[in-house]
Amino acid sequence: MTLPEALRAHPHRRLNPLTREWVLVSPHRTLRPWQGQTDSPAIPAREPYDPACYLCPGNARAGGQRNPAYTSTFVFDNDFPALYPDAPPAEVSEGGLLAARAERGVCRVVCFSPDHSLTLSRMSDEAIGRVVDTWAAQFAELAALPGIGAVQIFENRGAMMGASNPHPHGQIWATETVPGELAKEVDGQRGYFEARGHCLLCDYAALELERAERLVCRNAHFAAVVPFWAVWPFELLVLPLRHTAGLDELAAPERAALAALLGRITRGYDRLFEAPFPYTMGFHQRPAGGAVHPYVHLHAHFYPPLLRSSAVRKFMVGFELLGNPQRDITPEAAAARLREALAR
Ligand code: H2U
Ligand code: ZN
Repeated sequence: MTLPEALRAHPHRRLNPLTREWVLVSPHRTLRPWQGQTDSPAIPAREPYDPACYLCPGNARAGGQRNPAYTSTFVFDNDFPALYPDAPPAEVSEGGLLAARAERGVCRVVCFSPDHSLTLSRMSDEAIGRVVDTWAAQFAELAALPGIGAVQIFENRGAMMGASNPHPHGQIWATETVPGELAKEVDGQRGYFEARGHCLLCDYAALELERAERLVCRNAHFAAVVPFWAVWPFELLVLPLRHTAGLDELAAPERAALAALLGRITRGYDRLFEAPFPYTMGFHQRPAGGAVHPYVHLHAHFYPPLLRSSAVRKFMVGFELLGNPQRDITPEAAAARLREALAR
């Protein structure tokens, strides 16, 4: 089945089977003239060491501690954590109207490289591989802690996405409960598995590899697609081709393949508007604890806000806040533009 012309050209809704939420697609709106403005600041050069950066090796952090002279990745407990392990237990529940419960957790910061001037897109595949290895080890360690329900690994890139510092880094929040987005996706995957006896994302990866229309890049072990239900203009879903539920389940060649694909994706993103491409990216993995999740398929989401230049971003406002998300450029058209940018 290819997409009927009536859908290609006219308003329609698409279902996200992971979250069971809908997105409104309005492809006719992109027929208005494309300005293609590239009023973008060139990718700024930075020095490899910034004496004022709280993430550079050897420097003091805002919390008073000093970073070691690290040479690869470096992980530390966030000095301003959103969660901590010893929050006092407490709970209220009043008539279904006032409900609150203490939440414990661990927040960490992961420096991807000692080099202040780099970004994932400018790191070698080997160096990105060390970041993947660090993420996998952190996931295994934090998921094994008593009282941890889920581990969320993510990167906010660019000031537009709230990154507080250009030094290449990401964050990890390990929470007592399974947070909302992961909980929705686990439910969606469980429902599909119970109804059909297959893993949703195994089936989806096979479908997208066959159709090729939304496929942006792939290698022996991973593929990146603009999902059929993408909300953000150049959103990507990164999928392992073998059923795995966590980064710690990946074999060494699979981790290397993930690193290589992350490098290609982030370089392609930077080429799209010839400027640093902001995004939030992160991994959804199996919840922590002993439960078996045969239907949870490891994946990464890239949620980038830019729409048509480095200066024009998509806003989640109006109908999107009050109704549901909406997009103009179709996922198929976005995938074609990303394939072109990756090949440039
Ligand atoms: P973001 O750029 O995504 O905000 O991540 C930076 C994190 O680093 C942020 O969570 C922490 C902030 O709390 N941080 C420290 O832990 N120590 C510092 O000295 C400054 C920033
Ligand atoms: Zn730095």
